[in-house]
Amino acid sequence: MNQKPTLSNLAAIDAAHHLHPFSDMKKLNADGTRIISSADGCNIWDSTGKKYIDAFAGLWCVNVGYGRKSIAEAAYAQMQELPYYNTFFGTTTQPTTLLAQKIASHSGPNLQHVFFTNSGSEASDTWFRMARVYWKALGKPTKTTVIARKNGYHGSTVAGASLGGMKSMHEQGQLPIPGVVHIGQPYWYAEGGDLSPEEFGLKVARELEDKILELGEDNVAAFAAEPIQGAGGIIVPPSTYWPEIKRIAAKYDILLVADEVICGFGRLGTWFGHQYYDFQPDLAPIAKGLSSGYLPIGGVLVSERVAKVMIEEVGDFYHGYTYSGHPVSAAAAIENLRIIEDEGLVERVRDDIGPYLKMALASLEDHELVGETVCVGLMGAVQIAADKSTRRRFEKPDAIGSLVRNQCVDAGVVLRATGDRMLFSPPLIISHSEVDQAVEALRNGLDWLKDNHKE
Ligand code: PXG
Repeated sequence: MNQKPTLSNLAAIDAAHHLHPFSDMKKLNADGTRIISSADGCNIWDSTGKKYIDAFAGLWCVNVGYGRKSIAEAAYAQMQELPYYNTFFGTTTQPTTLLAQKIASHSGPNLQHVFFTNSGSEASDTWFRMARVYWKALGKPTKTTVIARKNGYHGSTVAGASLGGMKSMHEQGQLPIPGVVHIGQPYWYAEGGDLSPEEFGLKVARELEDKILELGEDNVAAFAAEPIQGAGGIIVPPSTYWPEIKRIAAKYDILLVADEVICGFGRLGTWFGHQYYDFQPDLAPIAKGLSSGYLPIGGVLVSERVAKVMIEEVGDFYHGYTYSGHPVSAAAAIENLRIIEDEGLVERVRDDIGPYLKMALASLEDHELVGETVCVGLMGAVQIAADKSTRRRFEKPDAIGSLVRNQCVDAGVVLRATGDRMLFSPPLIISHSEVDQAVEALRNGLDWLKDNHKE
């Protein structure tokens, strides 16, 4: 046990003992997992010494980049002072409370309360229960159904996976649970047919109104969506979409939930995604960029309307996690947010590197296999097309995306493929030249696909 494991034996240990999330484990065990051993800025290194640009910020989360000593120091200092205490039964810790205040300073006057969790999935479970508790406290116990979207992603817990609209996830574990229904997504490229993007945006937004009328307003608790769908493929909604959702949510008495787990903390060039789209959510789950992934922490931003009922009518919400608002995670998150503030990273995404990535991705539009490129802030996607003139896609989109992704990874650039969309979500500190290198790797990957893949 004292001996440092060799590379091959670490892979063998992994195959023998470690079950991985969202991975074909049989294949992984046969191929051997890639071991990531260090990181700095926008770069990661694997255990063979190979260097990569991480154009995906880990899993959409390392917003301030790797290697921030001040975050490590903040966590170390907190661990020495007070490694753990809880927020149940009448106590809190200093970093937990100060973090709530700091988040509230960016989330606008209507979102002044935070309920802490350890992840985005736990945040989904938290708001799901809170929404139902809220309506019950107001004497409307039948308002329980939540409307979410096909292809949305809200986590892997039972509520999270139910709220998400991923068919493959629903098939495992008999989901969704009762009381969760799904409407269409604003994915114009694949599903818009002959409609213009603006017409299609209105059409899918109006599915919300149809669903509320079908279920009856008295039975609907909330509508939940990511401002921009992330794991579903960076689905940037047409310009008509959010204004129409906003209109419908205001017309009917339902809660509007913005899942900010990816869009929050600067990714869209605003502190939160709902600010980019100019709407006011009643509840907003957060995680990822809150600590840039340095330690696990998440939460739910709670509007004044809901907080008032939770405090004054409900009083005791029988919900919480041992590590809700963990002081060490909170200390790391405070330092992370200080970096985002002091280095002006939100403004950098809005005014500099976001527009730069958008331009770099748009330069791929001359490629025979590129159907469209989209980019808001540092969330950018490239849609692969078999025939761009008709928007025809390759028959096996998942396989296509993986082929191109593997080319990019071999070339030293990590990005994510969702089906046949290639996704960029880099740290907010990525440089112009790193963007150029990442986009160049994708162009080469697309060239490779053109030469090597025939349907
Ligand atoms: N909401 C959204 C919008 C997310 O993207 C979650 C909730 C759940 O968060 P936790 O912290 O429980 O993972 C997420 C997470 C991918 C990928 O492959 C995306 C996520 C997680 C893992 C992989 O794109 N998003």
